[in-house]
Amino acid sequence: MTVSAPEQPAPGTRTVAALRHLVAGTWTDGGGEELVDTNPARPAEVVARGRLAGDAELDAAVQGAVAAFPGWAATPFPARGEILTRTAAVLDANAPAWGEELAREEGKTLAEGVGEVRRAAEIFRFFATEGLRPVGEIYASPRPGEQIQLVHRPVGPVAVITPFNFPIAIPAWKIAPALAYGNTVVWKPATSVPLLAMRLAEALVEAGLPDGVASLVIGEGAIGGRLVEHPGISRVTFTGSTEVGRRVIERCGALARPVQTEMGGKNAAAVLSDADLELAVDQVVAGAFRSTGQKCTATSRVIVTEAVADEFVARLVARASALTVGDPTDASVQMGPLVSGAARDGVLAAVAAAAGRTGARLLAGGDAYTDDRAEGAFLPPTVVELAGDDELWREELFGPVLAVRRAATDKEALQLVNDSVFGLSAAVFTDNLQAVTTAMETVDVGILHINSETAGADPHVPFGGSKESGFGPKEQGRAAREFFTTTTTVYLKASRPLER
Ligand code: UN1
Repeated sequence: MTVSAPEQPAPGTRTVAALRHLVAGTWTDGGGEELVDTNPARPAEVVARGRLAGDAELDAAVQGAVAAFPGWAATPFPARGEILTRTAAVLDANAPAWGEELAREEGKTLAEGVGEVRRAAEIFRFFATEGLRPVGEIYASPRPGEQIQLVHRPVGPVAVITPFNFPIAIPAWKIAPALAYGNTVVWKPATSVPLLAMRLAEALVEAGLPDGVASLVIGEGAIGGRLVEHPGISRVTFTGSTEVGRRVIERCGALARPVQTEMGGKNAAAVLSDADLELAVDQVVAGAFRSTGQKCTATSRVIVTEAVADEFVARLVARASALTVGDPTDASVQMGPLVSGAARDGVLAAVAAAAGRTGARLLAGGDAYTDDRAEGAFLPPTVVELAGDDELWREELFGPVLAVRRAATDKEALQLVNDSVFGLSAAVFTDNLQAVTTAMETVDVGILHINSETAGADPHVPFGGSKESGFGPKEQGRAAREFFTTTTTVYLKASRPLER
């Protein structure tokens, strides 16, 4: 059923938003099950409500993307860029209100929520200017009178599948480049963050995006699976768990459909013997506990060289334990809840199991709250020291949990950074040039930070991991062009020389 556009809240008000899908330019109620979007800090509080998308919405969205593609692909770069610039302006104007909604539906702090909406705006602004940069390459020809041009062309309707943890920034860094390069989009976000998805879709509509160029269908995994395999889709970009990412890769492989996945991480910070310990503690705490540890780039392992280990670990535990945990919309709170009670329970069980194993020492957190936070999906910042290899060392938990190990030497500390099947990001705390150059040459990650936390991503530089953290081309910056365009190599020659 077609309905009116979503209503805007005034900042600070706590209304229950009505969820809508954007299907081929029309705001639509879904034909699926009821979807109740709750606040993980207070699960009884409903943030938004509506119905999931059904097959009919999905099919109509893909048809809309197929129909809109030729017109959008033929729209000049600057005209497409103008719409992206306007989208950024709408995002900036709504950052206070939408950032608060983000904190309420996902659980990250208000400052992080508002910051994330602004970051989405920044991403749109970057890709808005893509038409001002070179759009192809020219090669020398071995034959006289000929040149060889590499022309980048849009790929068609792209399926965008996004996770809960950055409800607006991750969609922005997939949708903005997809649109900038002339593709159309059908987007399925995580069902735990439908409100922010709807807000980004609203921003695109308000900016004047033509009907069908981007559609939003909020649905569970089955809708995601159908979207990935839909005959109208030409490529799939996914960020989420390793398990689901592999299924997406498998399905795309069977169809020979290009796919890009951004998956798990178990990112290490190595604190070497000469490290500025105050800086290292600051950055490790930020990397581990911002967004309640729910970032694929979060710091979840710390390796500290024995010479400074006692002092570093003591300071780390003191700082982690002093973080204020509570309602993320309270400006004094430093860490909010996890995304759901189920997520909290899974992390708690993994920590309890690890703490019970030989050689492990629980240094901070580890227990659920029994005070007025017991109802919410809260967990305290948790630090566990391990004597050696352990599940807690290997498996991504996606929560506020740091595993610490000691290394005899700086060299061993750097080697332990690579002791993971994942390779998204790493941090090394040192001013020792030999250690830095060794890290740059040997640490197998997509993103390496020297003296800063493992998380963070600027819109103009490549983002993505190595090993099992990612599959396919990198995202963001000019790297995005590899996935969101296809190239044609053109051999260009006049039929005969100019005669007069
Ligand atoms: C960041 O580190 O600020 O899912 C962004 C994730 C990543 C994004 C990280 N794709 O956490």
